[in-house]
Amino acid sequence: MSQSLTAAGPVAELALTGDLTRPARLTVPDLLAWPQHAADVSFECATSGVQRHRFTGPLLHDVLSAAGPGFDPVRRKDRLRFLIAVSGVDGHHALLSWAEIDPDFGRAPVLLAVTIDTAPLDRAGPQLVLPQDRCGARHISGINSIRVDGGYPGWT
Ligand SMILES: Nc1nc2c(c(=O)[nH]1)N[C@H]1C(S)=C(S)[C@@H](COP(=O)(O)O)O[C@H]1N2
Ligand SMILES: [Mo]
Repeated sequence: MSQSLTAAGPVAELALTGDLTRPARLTVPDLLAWPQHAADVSFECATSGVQRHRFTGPLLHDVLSAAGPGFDPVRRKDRLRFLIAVSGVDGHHALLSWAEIDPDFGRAPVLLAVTIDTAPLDRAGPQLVLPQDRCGARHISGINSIRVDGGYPGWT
């Protein structure tokens, strides 16, 4: 797990990599620099049933846009080949498409949560929050890597 040491103990770091002009390593406190949104979500887990939580944090789209994804911003079609690969420290991972979270396309209000039920996620790392998901499986906790990829295999 990526960590930096502070007086308060280990702080999780999230690496933003891939087709970005400004790749970055961000802590949960760094994610407070973007406008914060709240989401009250309810999701079902196949093994533990229904869970309800209140999350706060920036929009994933805002954070990734600031990292400079390598598409032409004035050509909307250019964004359609971009994938977002989100990984947790335990290896749980999921793919989103850029279009899914883009305000011009799917407009999913996906958050990179910095708090869960008012508790800060500074040590655990941010959590993906997809208010539109009925199932909990994509609510990846302890995110340590997000890779943006504009070269979908097999496309030219
Ligand atoms: N890092 C990580 N995040 C994860 C998972 C996981 O295995 N690893 N499981 C997912 C699943 S299946 C569900 S339902 C939700 C809630 O799981 P919990 O009950 O273990 O909190 O977290 C999701 N996020
Ligand atoms: Mo689950």
